[in-house]
Amino acid sequence: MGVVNATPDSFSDGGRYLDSRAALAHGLDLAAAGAAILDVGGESTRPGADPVEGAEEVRRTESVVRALATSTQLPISIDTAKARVAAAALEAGASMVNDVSGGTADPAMLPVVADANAMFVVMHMRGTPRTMLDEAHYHDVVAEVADELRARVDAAVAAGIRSEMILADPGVGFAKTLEHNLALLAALPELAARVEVPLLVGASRKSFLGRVLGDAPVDAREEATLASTVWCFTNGAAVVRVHDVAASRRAVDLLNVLDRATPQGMAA
Ligand code: PMM
Repeated sequence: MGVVNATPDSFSDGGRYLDSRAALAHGLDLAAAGAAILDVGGESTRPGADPVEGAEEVRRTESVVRALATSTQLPISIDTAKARVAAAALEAGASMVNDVSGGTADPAMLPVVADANAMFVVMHMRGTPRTMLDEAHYHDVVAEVADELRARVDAAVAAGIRSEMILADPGVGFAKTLEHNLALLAALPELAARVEVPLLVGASRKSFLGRVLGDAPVDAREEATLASTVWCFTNGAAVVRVHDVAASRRAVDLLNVLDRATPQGMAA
């Protein structure tokens, strides 16, 4: 899953039209680089980020979703916790909703996804991006995250979303310390077994990678991101959400070859 930012570029004064042109061009680049899904987001979920009003989030994302849906064959995902933003994107051609609140932020979200028969990503978080750093307290992070994800999957199914349409995501960096993130990544097979739906993981460029590398800045986290991609796929994740699709694609292509290789070398 490639990340397509539809947030205004603070380094450009091009305005909305150029911002959405840039998002479209970036999405097409990610498609050409081998993405399987494009995830369009119009609100930053970084710790402490200010919320964006729904109408503004629709304005940022809807035209990008429509343009990508008409110019690629790939499924388009909308990264939002707001039902009205999800509804507008589904109308514009998206077929997946990626909700960092796991369907808890907006009571209208689950019915919107169910009605559209869309795929749904339930991510684990506690609190909101503004408050989540204060909520990173667990006795047994793997068991608690698994139970909370399972509860969100059950709520989605109860609202009419078929379980085959659901992916669960432990929410790396969302109400988690470095140790929590590492514990969850170490326990991916156990998480998948407990949650009983395929896992999606978003570790790309996140600050815990920088911490592991001795406070590496974001532009020095690419190799660690690749290592996390390989780790996630060899430990049973179904999807990884990344910024640099080309690099992860090449790593995954090699993994697939190794998976099929025999003691004699290349499989037929
Ligand atoms: N991370 C971010 C945004 N959306 N969605 C899912 N499902 N999983 C994630 O880990 C996730 C997400 C924040 O990361 P970014 O600001 O680098 O996109």
